[in-house]
Amino acid sequence: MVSGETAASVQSLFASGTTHGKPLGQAGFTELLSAMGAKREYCTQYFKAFDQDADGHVDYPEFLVGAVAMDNQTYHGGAWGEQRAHFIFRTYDLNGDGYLDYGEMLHLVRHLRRGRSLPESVAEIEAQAREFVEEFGSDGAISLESWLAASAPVPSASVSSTCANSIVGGAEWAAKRSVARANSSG
Ligand SMILES: [Ca+2]
Ligand SMILES: [Ca+2]
Repeated sequence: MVSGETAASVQSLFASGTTHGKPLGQAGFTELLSAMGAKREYCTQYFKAFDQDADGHVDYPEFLVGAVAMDNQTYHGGAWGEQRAHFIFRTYDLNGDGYLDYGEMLHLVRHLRRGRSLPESVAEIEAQAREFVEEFGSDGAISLESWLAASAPVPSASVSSTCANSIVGGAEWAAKRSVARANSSG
């Protein structure tokens, strides 16, 4: 799935932020990610998204998955594409209830539009968020299952790719790091 070279470069990143390979706590994680160009104000959410088992630490396997998921060069289909869709879901599920509701979609849409340099007027953001929730959700919220289905099949235009680009300042991240590359055979 991930080449040896990629794994090695992610591993050295991880090692640069931790001591003796110990899992990262929130503070160390925030330092590492902001040094990599992520916005500090988003690091709490990134931490939640990386910390898959929610034990309060990001260990190396979690870091590897998160790093690949944040990389906008990650292949959009297949297992890594799905990891990324999971990652975005966890990032924007602010209250952690397992659904993306309208209020959470507002954040996602704002970041999506920012990432694409589209106007960020409140009216447009609200309209688009409402559209997403109506199209992919039921009872006003999008489940993980629907989200994965919505994110999966359409490569360049997919919701997940645009969101991933915007949440990390995408291109920047990829250009600077080339952290990870999914095997294009999925
Ligand atoms: Ca963990
Ligand atoms: Ca939620």
